[in-house]
Amino acid sequence: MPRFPLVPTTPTPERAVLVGVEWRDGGWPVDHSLDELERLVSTAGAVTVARLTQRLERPNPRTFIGSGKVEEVCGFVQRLDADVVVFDDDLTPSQQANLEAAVGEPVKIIDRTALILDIFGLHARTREGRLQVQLAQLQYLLPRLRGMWSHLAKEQTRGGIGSRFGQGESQLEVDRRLIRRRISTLRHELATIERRRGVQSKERISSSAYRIALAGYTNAGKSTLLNRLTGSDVLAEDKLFATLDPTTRGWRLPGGRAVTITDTVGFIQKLPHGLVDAFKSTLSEVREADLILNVVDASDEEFRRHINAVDAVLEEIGAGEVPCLLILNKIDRVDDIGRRDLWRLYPDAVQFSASTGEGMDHLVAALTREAASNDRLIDITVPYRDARLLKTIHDQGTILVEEYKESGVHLVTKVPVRIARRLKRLGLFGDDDSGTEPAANEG
Ligand SMILES: Nc1nc2c(ncn2[C@@H]2O[C@H](COP(=O)(O)OP(=O)(O)OP(=O)(O)O)[C@@H](O)[C@H]2O)c(=O)[nH]1
Ligand SMILES: [Mg+2]
Repeated sequence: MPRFPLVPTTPTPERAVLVGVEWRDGGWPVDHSLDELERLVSTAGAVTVARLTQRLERPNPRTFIGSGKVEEVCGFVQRLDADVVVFDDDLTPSQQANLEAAVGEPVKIIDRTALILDIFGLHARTREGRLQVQLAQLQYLLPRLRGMWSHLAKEQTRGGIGSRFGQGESQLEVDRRLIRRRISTLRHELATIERRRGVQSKERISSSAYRIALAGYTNAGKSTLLNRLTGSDVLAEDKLFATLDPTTRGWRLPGGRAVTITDTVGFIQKLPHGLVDAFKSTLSEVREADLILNVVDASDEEFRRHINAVDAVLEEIGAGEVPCLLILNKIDRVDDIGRRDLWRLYPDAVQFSASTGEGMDHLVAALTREAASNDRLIDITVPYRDARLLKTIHDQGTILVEEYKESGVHLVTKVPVRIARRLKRLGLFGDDDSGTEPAANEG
């Protein structure tokens, strides 16, 4: 025997058994949902060694799946030497504890929510992102402290999915009362960040560019699209939830109008509610946008379900009213027949490939049209001393007439409705233009 036994330098990936349920009332086909779960598992650094499914009408209150299925799971776990069992649906804390007792230590029982929270924890980069994830993780942990999560949280040395929850907490802190206190501190810190952001966004609104937010299913190609459009270098990978923290890049439409594009966290079916809640302030970028690009992977069999899942989250975060443009991305992977079908189904959508740039002209034209759709035609005279205002109008308006008069610059111009409202507040033009745009009374 060698004196110094060889120690592997990379940790062996955890071995996961997946469990999915085919619900009698339809919904996502269990195979597709498990494909996605498998990708989540691999993003979290584990490997899938088996997939089990069961048809059910409703979950078993004690163990979620039926008792026979539980035995089957135990058999698979033993035979395949699995470390973790991942359920595709949410488990109640007591179901989780019962399953854990049935399968036996040290095998972990995880659900989809825990898995997603774990990945978010791995991918959060900014302070705000980390705080948001920590909040969601602790909220998940709180009702589960009695079961395996308590010792998981204490034994963070064990590693793997779930053990990273509440990272940064010392052993002593893992206690209900302290967790509650930590949750309230986190809320407080996040509220402070949000207030600061509120101030910033007000400043932005008064002089800001046309704001576009990218939303869409995870891995649809949002970051790649941002990179393609703006020539930037945001991380884009074939991983779920590669992007967590919003990134904003400036850009200009061909006419010169200033635009900002914000890349945001991707959505997924069964997105944990606590996570949506925790990310509400980050997602305000989406809520406050002038236009949302719903980016979908048109080459994915399930893309229609993805569109619906994204719409549901947009609704939930209060962005349901923001104008939305559907981008059918990865069109390079769709054949001619598929493309024709897509045209018929989604005549207003833009078929695009962020990888090859195909469809770029259409995308730019659509963005230009959308940006101009809320413009108002105004006729004003801006005093020469208001140089900043003049610059704003030049940056964001389409100028039709410009004359230098004694009292100032006389402009007939199309401007975004936001700027028009601001000019109106400044008393620079009256109601004489009321025929041009009904939005004149807002604000
Ligand atoms: N073939 C093809 N692949 C693409 C296209 N756009 C993106 N991809 C690939 O799809 C994968 C995901 O792209 P991302 O841009 O990271 O997707 P995302 O929507 O930002 O994903 P998350 O941040 O994880 O939510 C990457 O491997 C890209 O290279 C496209 O138009 N065609
Ligand atoms: Mg991304």
